Amino acid sequence: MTTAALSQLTEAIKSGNRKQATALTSQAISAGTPAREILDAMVAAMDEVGRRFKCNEIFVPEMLIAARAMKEALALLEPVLVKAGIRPTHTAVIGTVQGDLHDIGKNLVAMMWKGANFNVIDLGSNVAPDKFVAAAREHQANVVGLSALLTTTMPAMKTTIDAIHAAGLNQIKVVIGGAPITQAFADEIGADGYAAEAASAVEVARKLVAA
Ligand code: B1M
Repeated sequence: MTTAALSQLTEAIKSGNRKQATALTSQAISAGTPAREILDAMVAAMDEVGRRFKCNEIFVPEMLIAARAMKEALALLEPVLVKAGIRPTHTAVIGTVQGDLHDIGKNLVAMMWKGANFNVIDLGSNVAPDKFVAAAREHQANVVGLSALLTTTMPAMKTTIDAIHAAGLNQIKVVIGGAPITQAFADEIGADGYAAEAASAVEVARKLVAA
């Protein structure tokens, strides 16, 4: 498949055109395009979506639509990636902390991390600290992402970080975020990273796993 066709795939995902994104992915696979090149074209799309979201050039709906196109296209590519021995190099466990049912922002972060080729284990919302610990251990997570939208559930972030450390999983990097969360709070409770929105969550996680 030509570079121009792969650029079209990037564009299709960026604009959230699922039909075109899946058709172009199928064509690329049939044409024998290396899986890595197809994946790179997809990840480039989500990087650009993240950049636009950060600059307020696009908003949550556009981001969700792009992430859905990415998800469908990636599902087609997944068996090819597995066959080629290409796997996500890093695993992230994510959830909304105990007592908190808000999951829209957390879902966006999960989608962006998937778009950045992380293996994402999404535990959902209202997740107890021991559940985070068990999942992080089971999946050998490199990153744990905690989301909270309520001032009353912010303390559950500290409890979760304490549980992760108490379990001896000190190598795992914890990223936190959510509307009431600040860098100062992240520093106070011993989180490794803070992201104000989903696009920055990709940058923060990438930096932490590379460190
Ligand atoms: Co609730 N709620 N809610 N709510 N809710 C808020 C958060 C609130 C600010 C509304 C208000 O009063 N103005 C307020 C909290 C006040 C406070 O704590 N200071 C509030 C309240 C009080 C409540 C209840 C207590 C109401 C009640 O029952 N009396 C109750 C609590 C239930 C519970 O959780 N135990 C409740 C319930 C609900 C619904 C279930 C109805 C629903 C949630 C549905 C769902 O998520 N499935 C809901 C909603 C929708 C909201 C608002 C309106 C929208 C939240 C949202 O989805 N925003 C919200 C008001 C508001 O924010 N305007 C509100 C869109 C989303 C994309 O943004 O989640 O901020 P956000 O995520 C961003 C960033 O924060 C960041 O990236 C995302 C994308 O950029 N981010 C991360 C998020 N997680 C991250 C993790 C990271 C990094 C970045 O790393 C891991």
